[in-house]
Amino acid sequence: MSGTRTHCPYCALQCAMTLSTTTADADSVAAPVATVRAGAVTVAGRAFPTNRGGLCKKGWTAAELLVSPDRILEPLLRQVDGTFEPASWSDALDLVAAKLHETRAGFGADAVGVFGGGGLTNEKAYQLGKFTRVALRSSRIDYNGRFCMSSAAAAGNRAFGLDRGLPFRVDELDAADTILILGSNVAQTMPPFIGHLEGARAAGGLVVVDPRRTATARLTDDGAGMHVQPTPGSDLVLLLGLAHIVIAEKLADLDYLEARTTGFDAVRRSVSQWWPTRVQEHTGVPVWQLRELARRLAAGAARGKATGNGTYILTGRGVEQHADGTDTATAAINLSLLLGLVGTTHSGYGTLTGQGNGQGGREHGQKCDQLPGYRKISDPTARAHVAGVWGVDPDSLPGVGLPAVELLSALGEPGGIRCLLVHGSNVVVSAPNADRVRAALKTLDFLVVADFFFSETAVLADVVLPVTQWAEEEGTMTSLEGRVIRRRRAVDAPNGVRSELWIWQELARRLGSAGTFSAQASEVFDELCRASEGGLADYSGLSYALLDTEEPAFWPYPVGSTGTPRLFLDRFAHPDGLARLVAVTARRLGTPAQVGGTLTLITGRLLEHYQSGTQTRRVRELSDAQPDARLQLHPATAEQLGISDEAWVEVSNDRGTVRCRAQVSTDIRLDTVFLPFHFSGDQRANLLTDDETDPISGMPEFKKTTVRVRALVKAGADV
Ligand SMILES: Nc1nc2c(c(=O)[nH]1)N[C@H]1C(S)=C(S)[C@@H](COP(=O)(O)OP(=O)(O)OC[C@H]3O[C@@H](n4cnc5c(=O)[nH]c(N)nc54)[C@H](O)[C@@H]3O)O[C@H]1N2
Ligand SMILES: Nc1nc2c(c(=O)[nH]1)N[C@H]1C(S)=C(S)[C@@H](COP(=O)(O)OP(=O)(O)OC[C@H]3O[C@@H](n4cnc5c(=O)[nH]c(N)nc54)[C@H](O)[C@@H]3O)O[C@H]1N2
Ligand code: SF4
Ligand SMILES: [Mo]
Repeated sequence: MSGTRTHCPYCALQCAMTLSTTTADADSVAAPVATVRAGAVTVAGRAFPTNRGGLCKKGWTAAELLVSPDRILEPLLRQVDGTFEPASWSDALDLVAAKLHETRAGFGADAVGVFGGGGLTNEKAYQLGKFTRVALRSSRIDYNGRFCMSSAAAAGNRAFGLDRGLPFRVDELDAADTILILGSNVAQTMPPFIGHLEGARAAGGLVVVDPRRTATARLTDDGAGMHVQPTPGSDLVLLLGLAHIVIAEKLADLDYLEARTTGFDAVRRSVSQWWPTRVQEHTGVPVWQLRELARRLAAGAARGKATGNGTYILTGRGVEQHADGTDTATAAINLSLLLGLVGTTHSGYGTLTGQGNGQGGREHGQKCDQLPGYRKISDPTARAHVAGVWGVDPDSLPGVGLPAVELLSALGEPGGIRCLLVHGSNVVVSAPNADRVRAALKTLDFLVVADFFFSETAVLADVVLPVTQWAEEEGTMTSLEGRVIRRRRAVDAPNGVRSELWIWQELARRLGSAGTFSAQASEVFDELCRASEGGLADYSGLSYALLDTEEPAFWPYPVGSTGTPRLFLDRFAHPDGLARLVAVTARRLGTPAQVGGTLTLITGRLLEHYQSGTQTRRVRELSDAQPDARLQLHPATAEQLGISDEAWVEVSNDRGTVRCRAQVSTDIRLDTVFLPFHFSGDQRANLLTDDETDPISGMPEFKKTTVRVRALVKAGADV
């Protein structure tokens, strides 16, 4: 059939779609579509193992943004009076290069910082890391994945020696007996994914752990499973308690533990104090439910050994985006290892990667401590290998930089960052303690933002560089199951817009950089494959030609292999081949909220909007459905505070104040309120969140914040 086979620009499910540039009749598509700059690009779902032809609303409407009237179509330079004026690409890039040069000369290479994104293709993520280390010679690069996957990644590396979100194919979940989902609302964040939960639902084995009764939690109704509703941030205790029951009731798989793991004794000791009544006290989850859940997980795993369809444990941001997120993800892994789930053909553990290229984006060098192929920048062998591919001296590569929250805290500070390049993130909306970030951005000598639209971050820039969107570029993405897939160009970009690969090539040339910077995605991919060779995320056997045959391409994919859909079947990635159980302790036993009228705020997502909303707030159908932020709160809490449905409220703490309408609903606990983080101005949930981070992963505390809520009489509002 005609049309361009590609994948959705948004989340990590990377639903397959076909783009056609149609007139009236879909069958009359003239080849070759790649040369058409069309007003009407039609999106059709395409059969693929993850989405089976389905798309969510965001996917269906994604093409509208290609022709959005808000699109930035030429480089823009901030004038002395604060307004923006268009400029030619050569003038804009000359200015950027001059500022980069001047900053480095005056204040050292680390005075230039770079902030990337998990939405960038593998090629862009790789090239951005290389550009920073080779052309800018700065160590200070990190990216928004720090806000997303970092706790799960740190836990996976620690336990398995390797971090691939799902170490198995998504469709292996289809016939599972039992699936435990901790802190993810997949029914809204990856709607086609719920098709893979049908087997577990039919077996009565879907368990959803969420303080809210979400659309995903409702999938457990009518005998399909169980909704567990703990207090926010108490998942670590919950998981320690489940491990306690598994061990106490002799449900652990001792043969597996003996053959495939180390660390059991320490974990056994560490969970001994978490007997069920104590766990109930700290989590609000009743003892009967704890026991039933532990038994179900174990029974599913045992059945799986016979049938091939066992127990899967999956985590999402709800349990990971905490200042103890790494330990919580570790506790979920410990439980999985106790039950003998990981590295088998019948069961598994995984984390649901979020951003479109959240997986690939964390493998190829955007992280402050990383070189391509998931290598460590502190490892001399890795430096030598990658420097060889880049044609530079290993000693010229900088060392470890700063993780995202620290990087943002270093903006404008003495000895900190004076000049920042942002590619693929809207930190003014999405970073914790967002007003502090906004203020810090304003103290910079020079801010460059590459985007398609005037995001809340782009409006603060000195130079805005308009870049190509997904359907206008070639590249690869690595989806949540570790499958490398092709993003293909379906239409030409508008005249004034350029690809980031071209921008970095031009800037590197102007800076007189060592090494070469190709603007061709396939050439960059070939180089990435070589740079990743021998690393944990080895792509060296891959090429565009191979990916174009639509063969499943799961990494590691070294030269001569056919890829690795299921990881760890024979061994884990630690040198001894064993998985590590790591004893963790609950350090942050929460004081229950509602003390002195305070409530616990949790933040997260709505189906209709994507992340900071830069894109989806510009799609009519999506913004009509969810035009603004609503504070979800329980009717009893609302009544106590004198708040009615739709009324304006003020949510505040020491860091900031959000003003929005109330959505009164029994789907949330009495002590908890919820805000989506997709909105702008004084509806930014991140005005309230704390920038305290997890000591291991650098993940901020997005999911648990103390706030006060009161009814607001808003001037001119219909209260
Ligand atoms: N529609 C939509 N889809 C998306 C995205 C989007 O922005 N919009 N973004 C993509 C990205 S980058 C990501 S990372 C994923 C995220 O996907 P999810 O992890 O599913 O998303 P969230 O809504 O952030 O959080 C999930 C749930 O965690 C719950 N939660 C909050 N605090 C706690 C807690 O302490 N314990 C437990 N157990 N649960 C808690 C919330 O109530 C929420 O329902 O979605 C991806 N898909
Ligand atoms: N309170 C709270 N805050 C959160 C979260 C939460 O659950 N609660 N979740 C966190 C998570 S999981 C994530 S992933 C972050 C995401 O938050 P952000 O990092 O802000 O992510 P996006 O909104 O996707 O930002 C991407 C920006 O880059 C642009 N863009 C998209 N693709 C490209 C590209 O290829 N090149 C360039 N140059 N620009 C591009 C988009 O138009 C948009 O302006 O938010 C985090 N913040
Ligand atoms: S679920 Fe994710 S990948 Fe699929 S259509 Fe929706 S946003 Fe796109
Ligand atoms: Mo994310």
